[in-house]
Amino acid sequence: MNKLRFLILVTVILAVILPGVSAQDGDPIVAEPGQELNMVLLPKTLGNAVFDQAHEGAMEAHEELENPGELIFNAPTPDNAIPGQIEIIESAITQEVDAIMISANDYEQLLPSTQSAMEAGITVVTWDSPVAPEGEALFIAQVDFDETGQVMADMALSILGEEGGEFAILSATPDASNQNAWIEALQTVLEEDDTYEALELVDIVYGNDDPDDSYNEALGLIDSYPDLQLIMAPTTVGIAAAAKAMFDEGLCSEIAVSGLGLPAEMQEFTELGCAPQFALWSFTDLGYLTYYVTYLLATGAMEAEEGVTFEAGRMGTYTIEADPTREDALRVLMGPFSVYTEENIDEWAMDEEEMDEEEGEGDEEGEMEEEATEESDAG
Ligand code: RAM
Repeated sequence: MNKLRFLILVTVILAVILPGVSAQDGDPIVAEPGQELNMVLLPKTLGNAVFDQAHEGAMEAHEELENPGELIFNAPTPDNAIPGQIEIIESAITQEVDAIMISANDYEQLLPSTQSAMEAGITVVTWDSPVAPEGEALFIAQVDFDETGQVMADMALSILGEEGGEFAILSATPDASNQNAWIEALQTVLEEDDTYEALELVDIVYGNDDPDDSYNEALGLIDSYPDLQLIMAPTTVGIAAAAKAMFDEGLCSEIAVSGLGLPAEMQEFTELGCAPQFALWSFTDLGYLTYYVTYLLATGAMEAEEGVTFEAGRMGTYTIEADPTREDALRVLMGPFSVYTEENIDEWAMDEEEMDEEEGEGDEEGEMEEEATEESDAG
């Protein structure tokens, strides 16, 4: 065999035995479709629209990667958040699934279960809300967690103006690692930057990402703080409930609501003047990106190591990096933030409606499209 033939043969053999690993060092790693993995998508709770969107994104990637295995979507109810997630992880271990993608209800308490999963050879990736680094391969960060504090401080300042005033935080659960990190980042901005010195944070309360609890906590705040001017809710459930509470009480002109909200759930309140400004990222993309990363790790095509670059389908190229907001942790940073106001809320909510419609079929889809067009003509 001459040298050239030999080289070609070696290249062909390598291409066959190393599926998914790119040929040249430094090239982004590309997933090899069609590999069979059973994967669990485990958000914080059931019944939250943003997690259904993440599920949509994960299903899109699941189909695109032609995984003949199962994508299992399961989560606890809000009243059983931490024990419920532990139970689901334990049962995933018994079922010998290949991967668990979790948005965690606690930073520490889930560790024994996620660590047993890892010991059993299961790939554990966190997204939306991480666990401590020793219990995850890496974290898919929707946005930079410190930036979230800055974005909330800026929205508060823009709503209250330079004269500032009293505001309170209505969060999710007291254990939620994402919300706790964002609140801490917001407090750091308030403490360290004089620009925000007129903003007075008077309280932090928790509505447990339950609409009724959140609604009642918002009402409690207005009773406790007669001079309150703003409720900042870093949760899509909390912000919608607080806006509804202020609307029902006829208080929208006195107490504004802001934070992290889903445009489709907030459009009405923004147009009514109850929630003049709020922010979010795409949960559909977050689910899609999480699935891609987990598939690459669980198939062995990629290691969870700093500096590794990979392709995530329609979302393009990403690099695994050290998480600057958590010691000894790795993250893949998604972004960006979108800030919504009365000026752009229409556009954004329409985009979401269109996405929902695309999932509908036949006549029904046509009818919904007509309705959406009528609404936009009227508005
Ligand atoms: C709620 C959840 C989720 C968080 C968003 C902003 O839906 O608490 O974890 O990312 O709000």
